[in-house]
Amino acid sequence: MADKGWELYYHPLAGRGEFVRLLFEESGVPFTEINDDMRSKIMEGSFQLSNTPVICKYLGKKFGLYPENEEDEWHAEQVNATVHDYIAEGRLAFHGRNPVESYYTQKQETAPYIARFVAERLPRWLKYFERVLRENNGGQGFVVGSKLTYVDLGLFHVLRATESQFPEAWKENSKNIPLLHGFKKRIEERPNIAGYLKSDRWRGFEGNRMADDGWQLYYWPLAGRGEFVRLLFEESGVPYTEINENIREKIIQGEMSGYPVFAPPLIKKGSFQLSNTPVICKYLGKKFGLYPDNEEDEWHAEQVNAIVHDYLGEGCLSFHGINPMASHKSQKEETQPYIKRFVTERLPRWLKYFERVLKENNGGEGFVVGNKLTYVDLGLFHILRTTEAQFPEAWKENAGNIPLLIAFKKRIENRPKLVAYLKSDRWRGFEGNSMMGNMPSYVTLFTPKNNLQRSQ
Ligand SMILES: N[C@@H](CCC(=O)N[C@@H](CS)C(=O)NCC(=O)O)C(=O)O
Repeated sequence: MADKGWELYYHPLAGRGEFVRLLFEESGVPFTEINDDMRSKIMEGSFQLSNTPVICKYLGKKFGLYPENEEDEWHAEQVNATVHDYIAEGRLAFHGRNPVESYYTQKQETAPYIARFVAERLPRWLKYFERVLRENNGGQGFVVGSKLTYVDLGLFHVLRATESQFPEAWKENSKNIPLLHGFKKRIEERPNIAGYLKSDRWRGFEGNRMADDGWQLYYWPLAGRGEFVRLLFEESGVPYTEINENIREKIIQGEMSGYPVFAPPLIKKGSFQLSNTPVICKYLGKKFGLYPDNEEDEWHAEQVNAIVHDYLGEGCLSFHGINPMASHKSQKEETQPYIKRFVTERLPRWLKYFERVLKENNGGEGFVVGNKLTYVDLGLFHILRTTEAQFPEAWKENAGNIPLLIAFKKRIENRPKLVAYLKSDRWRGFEGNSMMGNMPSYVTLFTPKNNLQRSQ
């Protein structure tokens, strides 16, 4: 049996995984990253280990990045634990209301926690690490002893995360931490570390929580097309943050830099950004392992994905038949015949088509293509839900023609991660119009001055 070597299971972002990556990189030990399994751990053969400070100590010992005497061993362990306490406290400041909820949905409430962390706690931690460093060889070398150990790499990472997350505070505190500055520079210049940080294996710090440059979803604060994207993140367990503010300025008015975006949704990770929903879905499907296993299935999935999005586009437009950029409310009366025609003539045709698609694979008992869930299943799932929510009568009337779709919807709905998502407050509900869901009244998508109102 081929030895798979070391594997690191972590989210596809810097975060706590970075402590572990630095150990592999500095030691030149090859490792494989598995980013679609979200249980953070390392594995070698059947051995697995989790909890970052413990992993660091373990790998330090394995890779010779370990103190040489017992007292140093314990001091390294003390500092290692304190380094991880610091990152955990900093991260929690961003999630003061709920540690497992996105920072962006608690941004306002947590602003005072973050401010307190930066003003009161961060300087205290930094001064403490400065004292630790001074204690050994006047701060000219390493945390303990006279060679690099795992704890140096941990300290190095939190210094970098601090500078990147709080550049102002970093500057303000600089005069108190000259030794830490020198230390950070020394580690940064080590050939393996310098090589790593220049490579595309280094994922960047952009983000929040002192932890990540994870995925960001830019979209209006409603279900809409963003929902296709959310389902992919949620089913894969990949963390993402939503940016719902200033979408008009950033995207519609084109203030956002990077690869040009015509309309939201947009996903962004580091400097890479991608828009147009069916394309995003295919991309994330591929990234997260929700992708067909053979070429024919690949193309069929792409076909159905495109048709799913055509359907939503056509349904949505029937609510905006007079002016696609004006609110449905402003053209409610005139569009009634368009909506009616869509419901009586088009919707049954689309649904029957999707029923045929499903039947084509395994008699409709499984997925759209192949034997496993792919991105196109989630897309189909979403438009079935939005059809039922927007047109409950038509859904009932058509039910007799789409038994496979109804069973399919139920199967997907029962997937544990989706059950949890649809119960959480991340799920924004469907109430509203245009097959898009509700627009909170405080948001105006298009400025009155452009005469392009789209809020409901
Ligand atoms: N084909 C595009 C359509 C995007 C789109 O129409 N986005 C809507 C929100 S769901 C929007 O805000 N459009 C603004 C515009 O078209 O100017 C996609 O699937 O991403």
